[in-house]
Amino acid sequence: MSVSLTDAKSAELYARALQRLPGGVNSPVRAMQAIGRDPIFIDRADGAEIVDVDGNRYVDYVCSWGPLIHGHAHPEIVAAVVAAAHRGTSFGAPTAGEVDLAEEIARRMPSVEMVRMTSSGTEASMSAIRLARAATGRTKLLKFAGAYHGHVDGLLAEAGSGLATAGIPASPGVPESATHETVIVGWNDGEAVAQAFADNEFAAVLAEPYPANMGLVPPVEGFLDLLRHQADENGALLIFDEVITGFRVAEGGAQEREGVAPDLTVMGKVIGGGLPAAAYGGKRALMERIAPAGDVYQAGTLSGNPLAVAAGLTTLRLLDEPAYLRLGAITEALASGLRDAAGSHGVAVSVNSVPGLLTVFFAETAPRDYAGARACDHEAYAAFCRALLARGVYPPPSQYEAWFPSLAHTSAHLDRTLDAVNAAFAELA
Ligand code: HOZ
Repeated sequence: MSVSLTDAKSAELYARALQRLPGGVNSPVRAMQAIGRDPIFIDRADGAEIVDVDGNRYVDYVCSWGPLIHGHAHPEIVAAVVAAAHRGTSFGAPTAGEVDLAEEIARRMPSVEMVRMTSSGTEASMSAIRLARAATGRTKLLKFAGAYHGHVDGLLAEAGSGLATAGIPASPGVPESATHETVIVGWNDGEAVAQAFADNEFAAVLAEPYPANMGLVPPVEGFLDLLRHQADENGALLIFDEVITGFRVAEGGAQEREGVAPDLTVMGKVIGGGLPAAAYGGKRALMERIAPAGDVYQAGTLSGNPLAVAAGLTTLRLLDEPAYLRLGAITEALASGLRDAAGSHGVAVSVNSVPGLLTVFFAETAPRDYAGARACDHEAYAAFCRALLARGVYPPPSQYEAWFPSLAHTSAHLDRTLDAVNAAFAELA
């Protein structure tokens, strides 16, 4: 694959952007500081490929950080959005599509009997926490180091994703009163969880069942069961943040694969099909506390937006069993190709993967917690990313993020990717 050598238009846009947008971007994870280069401005995309404003074409493994499980500009999803737009972009009143989408979500995820839609994962996390606090009459939360649940005040300490990438351990502007109620323990540390429950009365324990914001660090055997057990024993709720994993790793998300049902689930990404949509949901008795059924207030002008609902519903309806098998096979081919390439060039790399997600860690052994992710060779990951970009492959520009293979990634894309990967490892070695 050829990538032109020019980035003149991206550079020009970045210079302008820096004057009007903090850091030149609208979300920190889009910056490429962590890999030692300037961001690339995108012009258009189709399937598994994105094209930048200078005409360079890349095989994309960011895929908008997760929503694009069918790749970019899937014709049926585009058609659904266009058809919805022709009927009106927003009403501030209920629509049939919202009911259809809620039913589709509930069918796939049995722990979710009722759903409230929001516009972003951050809102959904924030609202799920409010509901958990109202339902239990408690305020404290247990979360894990390196997990990221959106930019909710009380959950920003020791958070993954962009905070980990930028090295921001706790954001200024968050009052101590907000973080005071949050207890943080290490992921996969069962003893620390038990001790935290012994020391505190929690409203909820909040976890990404497959954390993917410190890179992908799956739970060790039995860890999610332990969370379920501790929550039940201690009168707390278990909240799974399946914004990344929901409807991606399996029809019913990580909770289906792991056989552990949470009380509340936070969803996003795939359910919006590339438009802004997220949700939280759970058992009827809990969800009926939400206004106007109940007294826990939460609202949004664009919640359940008809364009986002059309994109999400079409995305979900295209996700049948063969699609999940294919996504699993694509991910596995990429993961094993990456492992083989690293092995043949003698580069110390370990690859964690689940269907639809993987992370290439520059470490001999795969991390099992945030400390492990921090200890990886981030300079080597940065050099690897730069080498891939120069060869037409666009990886997530941070060691703390997951790669998002999609159903649009063909074997030709994988071949192109692994050619670039081999050349990049050869350069690194
Ligand atoms: N949740 C996304 C991946 N960690 C990042 C989205 C964003 O912060 O822009």
